[in-house]
Amino acid sequence: MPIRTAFKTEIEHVSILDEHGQFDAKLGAGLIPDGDVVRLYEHMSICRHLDEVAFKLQRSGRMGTYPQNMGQEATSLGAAYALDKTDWMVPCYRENCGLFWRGLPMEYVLLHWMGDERGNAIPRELFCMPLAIPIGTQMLHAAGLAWAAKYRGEKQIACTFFGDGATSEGDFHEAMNFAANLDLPVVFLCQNNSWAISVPGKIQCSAPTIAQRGLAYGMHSVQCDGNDVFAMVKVVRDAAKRAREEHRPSFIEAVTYRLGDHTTADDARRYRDQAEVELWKTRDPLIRVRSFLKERKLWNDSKEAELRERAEREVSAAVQRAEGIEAPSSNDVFDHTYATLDPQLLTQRETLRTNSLGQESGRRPSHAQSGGAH
Ligand SMILES: Cc1ncc(C[n+]2csc(CCOP(=O)(O)OP(=O)(O)O)c2C)c(N)n1
Ligand SMILES: [Mg+2]
Repeated sequence: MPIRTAFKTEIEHVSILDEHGQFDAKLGAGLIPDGDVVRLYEHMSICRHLDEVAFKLQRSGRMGTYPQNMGQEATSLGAAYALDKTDWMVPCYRENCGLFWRGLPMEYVLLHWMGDERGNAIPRELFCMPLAIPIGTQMLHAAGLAWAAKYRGEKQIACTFFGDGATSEGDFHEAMNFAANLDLPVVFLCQNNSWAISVPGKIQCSAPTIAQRGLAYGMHSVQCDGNDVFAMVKVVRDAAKRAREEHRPSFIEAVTYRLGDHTTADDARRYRDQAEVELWKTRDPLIRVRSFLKERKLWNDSKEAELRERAEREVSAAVQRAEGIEAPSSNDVFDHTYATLDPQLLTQRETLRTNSLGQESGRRPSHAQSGGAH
């Protein structure tokens, strides 16, 4: 028998507004109304300012470790813009811009990195999951949320965000396999920023594209310029339509770059070449949208100056709200861990600040009541 080709495919790369200001008028026509491009640019700028302030808060001991989002703003923002307000956003930790667009007040992110769990108590009506720090876990949650929506016959879909490094985790592959085989409405959005802390992309994945990982599970996969908010809107809109109408998951590899260190606990100069960083600075998602707007007379220097002031005002108000929150209660550990407290836990809660933790006089611990040995 002659050898035949069992399967052949290609991975498309989508770019609409590139770093040289080239705009694909055909792909970009009607994609985002001008007024919204202005709002998206303003949003990215405010988010960038928050990143600068958060860095200083960490350095001055007012906040714990913080991962800067700088350079990756367009990726989650384009996605949030393309999704419906009731679609689940299931993030990792570099999606501030998209989460803020959805409506998450900035202080939630600050509180999270200040180690305050109230930063994770995201209002239900925002349909955002808390930031996921354990790498790769959130894709399974997204598959579960999408499964639940499908089971209930709702039109809601889930979009989950993760890095290139996360695609080497077992949980990622289980989520992909599950979503593909059960026809779940999930958008898997990989933010390939070339690095997983100090591990370079080329030893993370030996295939030429990460998008191929999606193809292996039989789902539609595409690569796009993750620093191009137009391309992001297009690919996420397509994937969301596929999820909503066909219940099929999609994989998107958004090629981007983190301009900062991995986190404030890292010094990227120890492992990456400054020339690489300088090259990516020219591909900054903010610069190209600002030039796009200026060329169309939708932006000018005085608007830029006003925006700078607005960013300072809004970020400093968010910092004040985060730092001004009342001290957390020591009861939180009980109240937010259990739906109902059994008598033993109730006693522990009541006696937490006493010398006889769990053994308040007048009330015997429940295991003693049930005859348990001391
Ligand atoms: C399960 C797990 N293993 C290891 C870590 C430590 N860790 C934190 S971030 C990171 C790299 C993640 O890289 P990537 O997925 O590419 O995301 P990026 O930070 O580049 O956005 C690692 C290994 C972790 N948080 N969770
Ligand atoms: Mg990465």
